[in-house]
Amino acid sequence: MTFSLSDHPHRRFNPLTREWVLVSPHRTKRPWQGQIETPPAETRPEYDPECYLCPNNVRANGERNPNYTSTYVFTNDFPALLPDTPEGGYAPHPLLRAESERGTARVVCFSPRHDLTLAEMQPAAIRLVVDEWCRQYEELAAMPHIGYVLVFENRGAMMGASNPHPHGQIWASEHLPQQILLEDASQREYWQIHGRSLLADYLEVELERGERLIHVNEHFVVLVPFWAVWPFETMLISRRHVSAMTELDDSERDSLADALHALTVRYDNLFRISFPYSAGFHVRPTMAGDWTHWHFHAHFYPPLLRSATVRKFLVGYEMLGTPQRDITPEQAAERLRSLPSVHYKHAT
Ligand code: H2U
Ligand code: ZN
Repeated sequence: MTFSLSDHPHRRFNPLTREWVLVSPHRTKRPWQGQIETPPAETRPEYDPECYLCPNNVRANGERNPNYTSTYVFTNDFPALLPDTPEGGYAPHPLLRAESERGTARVVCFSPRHDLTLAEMQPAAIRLVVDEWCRQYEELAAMPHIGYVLVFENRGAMMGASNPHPHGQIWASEHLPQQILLEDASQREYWQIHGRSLLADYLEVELERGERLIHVNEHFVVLVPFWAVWPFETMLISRRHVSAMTELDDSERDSLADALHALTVRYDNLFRISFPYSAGFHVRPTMAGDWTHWHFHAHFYPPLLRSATVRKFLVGYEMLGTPQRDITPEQAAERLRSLPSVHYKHAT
């Protein structure tokens, strides 16, 4: 018997974080007796008088939103980071170590329409969100003591999003966040050894092999990474080696909007629901330094496994040992790729 990725248990290496994932393809044949529920029917009004993100409504802190017509950004009323935190450290013992962390947090409304999601917005409208993210990145990078700007979205109640109104968040911090530290070290080392970006080389391999691709346009590639942990985890990678979203030119930004549209539509079509996920953009830090090795990309981490309600939990062996998956990244890519590119709500 010869070893095969589609039949035999194996582990795969994530070169970005240098972590392993256990893949158990033989288990997709086992019977399932887990929890199954029917999701509540989803109908939302275009405007919800109770929503704290809708135009003209009053937020939790008493402020009133303007009558905005495309995107709208405000400082989070309950920010995890504050700009005026006193600088300082705490280290009474080498094993007890803390540092103050300065920063800020913002909320980005993608649309005045309460009933939309990225998946249901047209690429032209998503393009306006891309431009807003770029403006925010530049503005926050120019603030004192900001070392990193992380643009992300928690979509759906399953991911803990507090409100269905289409929105994302931006947290800007003094230090590099944990995942960025990991990806920075690996991309830097690869750049030093090969003189090329790790993800540029990875893209070349994936474009050649094709088996994990979901959507390819002029400037972006959407794929299931070889080392994906979540069943339908994906990455969106720019074909040109740029280090931040702000370096994308006009047509690349259009391509990014198209790629976001293509991916989120397929996600919704997978189980015919508004698909939950956490997603975010990984870009070069804003603190002084040499960051040329950074290659702009996005990660999408959706929790769902086999239906609208059956989700994957990272528990047991995965918490205490190594993350594990059953359906292979190739199978996941095949399923996502073969879904219609038109949203099920818009299909006639
Ligand atoms: P999530 O849906 O990902 O939880 O993001 C919503 C954010 O909006 C959340 O961080 C903030 C919460 O603190 N928020 C306000 O800033 N003002 C409000 O009136 C309610 C919620
Ligand atoms: Zn709303």
